[in-house]
Amino acid sequence: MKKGRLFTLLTVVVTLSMKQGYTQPLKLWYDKPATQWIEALPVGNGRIGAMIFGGVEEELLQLNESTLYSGGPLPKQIAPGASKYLPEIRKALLENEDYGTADRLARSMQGPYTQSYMPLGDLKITQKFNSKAVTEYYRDLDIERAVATTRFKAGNVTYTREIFASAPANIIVIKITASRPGALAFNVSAASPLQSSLATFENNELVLTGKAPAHVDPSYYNPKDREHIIQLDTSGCNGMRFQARLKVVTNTGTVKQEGKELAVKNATEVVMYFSAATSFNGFDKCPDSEGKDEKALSRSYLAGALKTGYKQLLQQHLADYKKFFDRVSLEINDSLGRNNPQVKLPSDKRLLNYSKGAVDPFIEILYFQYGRYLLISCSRPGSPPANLQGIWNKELRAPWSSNYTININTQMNYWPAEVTNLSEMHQPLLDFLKDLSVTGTRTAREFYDARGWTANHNSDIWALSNPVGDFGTGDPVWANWPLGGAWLARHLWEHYNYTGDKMFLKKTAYPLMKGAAEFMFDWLIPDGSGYWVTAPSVSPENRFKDVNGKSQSVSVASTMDMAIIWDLFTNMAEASKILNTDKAFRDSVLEKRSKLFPMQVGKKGQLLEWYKEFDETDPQHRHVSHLFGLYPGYQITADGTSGFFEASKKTLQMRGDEGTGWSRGWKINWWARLQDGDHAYYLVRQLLKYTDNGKLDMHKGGGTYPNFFDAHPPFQIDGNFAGTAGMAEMLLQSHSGTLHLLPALPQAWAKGSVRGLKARGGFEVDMKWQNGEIEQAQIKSLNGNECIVRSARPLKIAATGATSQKEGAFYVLKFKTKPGGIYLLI
Ligand code: FUC
Repeated sequence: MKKGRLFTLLTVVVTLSMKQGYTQPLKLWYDKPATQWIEALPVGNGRIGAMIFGGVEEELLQLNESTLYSGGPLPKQIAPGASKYLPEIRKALLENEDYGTADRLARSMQGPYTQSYMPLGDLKITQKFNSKAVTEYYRDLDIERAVATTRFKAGNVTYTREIFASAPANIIVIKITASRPGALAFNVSAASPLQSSLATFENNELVLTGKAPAHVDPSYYNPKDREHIIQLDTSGCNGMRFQARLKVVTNTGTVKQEGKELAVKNATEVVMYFSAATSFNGFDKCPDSEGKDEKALSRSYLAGALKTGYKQLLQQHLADYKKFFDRVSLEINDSLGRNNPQVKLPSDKRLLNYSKGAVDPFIEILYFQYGRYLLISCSRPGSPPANLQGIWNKELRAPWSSNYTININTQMNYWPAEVTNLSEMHQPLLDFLKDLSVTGTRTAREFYDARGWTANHNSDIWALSNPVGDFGTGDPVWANWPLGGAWLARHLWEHYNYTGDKMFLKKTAYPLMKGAAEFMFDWLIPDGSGYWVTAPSVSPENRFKDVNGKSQSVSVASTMDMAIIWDLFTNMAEASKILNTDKAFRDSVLEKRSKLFPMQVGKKGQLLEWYKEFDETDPQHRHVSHLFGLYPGYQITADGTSGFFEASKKTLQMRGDEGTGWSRGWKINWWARLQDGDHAYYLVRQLLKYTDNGKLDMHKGGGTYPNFFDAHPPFQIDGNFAGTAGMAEMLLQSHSGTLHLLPALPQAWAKGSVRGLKARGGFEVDMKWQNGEIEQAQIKSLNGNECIVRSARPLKIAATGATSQKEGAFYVLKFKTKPGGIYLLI
């Protein structure tokens, strides 16, 4: 047999043996309806979303549309003259170490707060039964199909409701059936908490129209004598309009208008189609006077879905969803599998037992895949990026406005995107950066007298980029932090790294990265001893004690500032090399990078957070901003080239394992980079701690709700995404030029397999392991780049016999690849 043939054959066999199939179906299921929002189940298609409660006599779908925000475009000028405070602040800091004055003056460099993400409304389905006896109640969310089902028996009739959100048709479909012909009767109504919403009828369609407020203050901002929700702003731009429509279709029973509701009688099967649209027309257009025709849009989505029909819509939805979801599978220690006693328990009870210590790797797999489900459901090309709650929010004044918090949270939402093979879902964020760079150019000029573009710690659908604080009331520890744009720019670079899309690098990524770098060129100042520093500078969102023991936040060259700039400059130089462009600029970037104020190690061996060894005001603070260089950055690596690896570990030990949901999620990723699988795993279990506490906790509250949403608390979706990314990071790392297989495998995951993870350089990786050791790996090369594999055990290429060589503590295997080539390592 020819060598090529044998290779192909081998490949097929291996591909098959890697596909083991899930030991248990990936479903969240419950034996009772949701009584609170954090028990309801989310569906979404990036544009519209619903939280499904599964009530028997009253089914509630709480609805969202992802563009529905309060407010309108930002004025071209926000705080003219804001930059004039800079020289004074710098003088206070660099000449007098007067942090108090710097803090006071920084407040003069603030603009408005962001606007808020709004709820759209509720759909209520009321069903009355003669007999109150409901049996065999069951509801689930099948994340392999993105379909939610509620089923129960009343009398001797089984009622089933199936709900999915189709991305191709931009529609939510609700199918209700009764097992006995003609036994289905219910009423459906719609309402919205927003202004002037009214339910009317058009061609027997239920129509809900309304308007978002012209302004909403953040929930934490409550000065007296001020309206916190301003409905109309007749002097400026009025709020965004929306329309939602519902069509009820049945071929057996009747559908009639009954007051404000639609009444269905004598039916056996009913399909309801729900569409929604807003007048949002881009970040720079008034959604009222320059808005889109939301009525025509919602009408056209509905008409399209009706034409397609249920059967085809479902098929289309499954094909579309599974195209993304099925790319990755994960199995861990499946020896218990279906025999695990936990299998019989509803997901909330199972999670509770898991938090009490039950061995249940399925819960970890479910959580990992749920993060992927959520990303596919809340971040689709053409829709806005996922916000603090993805797209699911019921509050008029949501926690932190459900906005984009870009000093960690928005970026964290996208950590799993590339590595778990959902590159397309990264697109909304990458597109958003174009908008952000437009307002960010104005912010750079007006607030910082600088070129390029920048963004501070908060943004929204209007691409707000200024320091927030309502012109002077924000705390600089979060408000005055112009590093958000530079951090986000690394997402452009990572997208290129994983996809190898040079066109994207050239046309989209490079110009934006360069703009972010240009800002930093002007933002950095010499410190007088040969280094470039940032001043004013904060370390989000922690404070230090000054020599007098006073709590301060504004100083010079925080470690995070310098690490973000190092990251941007490094990526920027690399990009310009790949594109073979801008040599002079590249040289100056590298020159500047070599003189950035360096990281430092403190007396206890920890990485310093600020430019001096200050004590933290809160030593266990949830933000550990100074570890940016360890993750998501790659300045600090295990190979020790840049040092600070041990110092990072020390810092993390000193900070402790407590935290909010996202803080624990970040810690999983850090411990994975520190190659300590057991510690990372400990934090996985911490993140998955069952809670139903919705009360704000800034310190130790983190956990997982009954519906597997992340608890900050309250709900904040970033922890879900960091959890998924972190588990991937435990299995595969590719940030330092190699594909490191199983770099942080915990003892608890001694046996398992994963299929479809992606690595930088354009590789798709399948792995199988036993007794904590890699058994085999299959690597698909997407772009034909050279592949360097690092592993704890020596590997060889099955087809050629080439073997890995010992390098330090690991074995390294280097080989050339062809585009589309598949390589089996054993
Ligand atoms: C920052 C964090 C909070 C929260 C909020 C959205 O202020 O410190 O914990 O995540 O953003």
